Amino acid sequence: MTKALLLIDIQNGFCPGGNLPVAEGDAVVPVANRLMASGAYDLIVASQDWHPANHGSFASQHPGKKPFDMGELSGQPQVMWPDHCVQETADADFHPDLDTTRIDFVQRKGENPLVDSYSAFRDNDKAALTGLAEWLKNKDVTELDIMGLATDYCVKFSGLDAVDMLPGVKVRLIEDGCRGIDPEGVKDAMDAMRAAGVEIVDSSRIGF
Ligand code: VGL
Ligand code: ZN
Repeated sequence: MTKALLLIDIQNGFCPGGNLPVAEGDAVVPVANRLMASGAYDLIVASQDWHPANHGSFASQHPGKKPFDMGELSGQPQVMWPDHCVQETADADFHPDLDTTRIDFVQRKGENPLVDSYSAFRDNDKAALTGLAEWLKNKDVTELDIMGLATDYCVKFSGLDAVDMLPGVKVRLIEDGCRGIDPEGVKDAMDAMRAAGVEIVDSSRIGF
């Protein structure tokens, strides 16, 4: 049995004060730190949203669009985001209180300006893989727990892809270790993950 914890996008950009802040996004940091220190996991992996300054998901790249308008990217409907998590900026750094010394592997994503990548496993058009699934398979991971930001975007699509791309791996979502952008979206995300076979758990059950 090899257990891995996947921390999704616990970056300044998604925390209060960031460019795409999620309400209470920073509240997931102590949950992540406790779980990493608990001894419950063999491996800790973190994803990092890592966009070039001209990323096509940014409203700034689409004349006439404002942040949170709908637009199109890679032939799919796309939320037009505020510029966020630009490579080599503080907005893209992990939250300063996150104990990054315990992270074994960082998977960056969203580097191709022509397509967004909510999932830590592959781009939204499902064409290019990030390599995370291969990395976890090479480590013979059998159980994957997921938490982080934002529940209704990157956590959701990472959870769904984990089930799809890691057959035989038990995938769980740590609900209190997640925060979302839109309450309706969070509800839909939880339903979609549950329907796909993701077990929803609370961190209080882990590592004691
Ligand atoms: C995310 C929107 C855009 C996320 C990333 O981490 O959930 N959301 N980029
Ligand atoms: Zn992004």
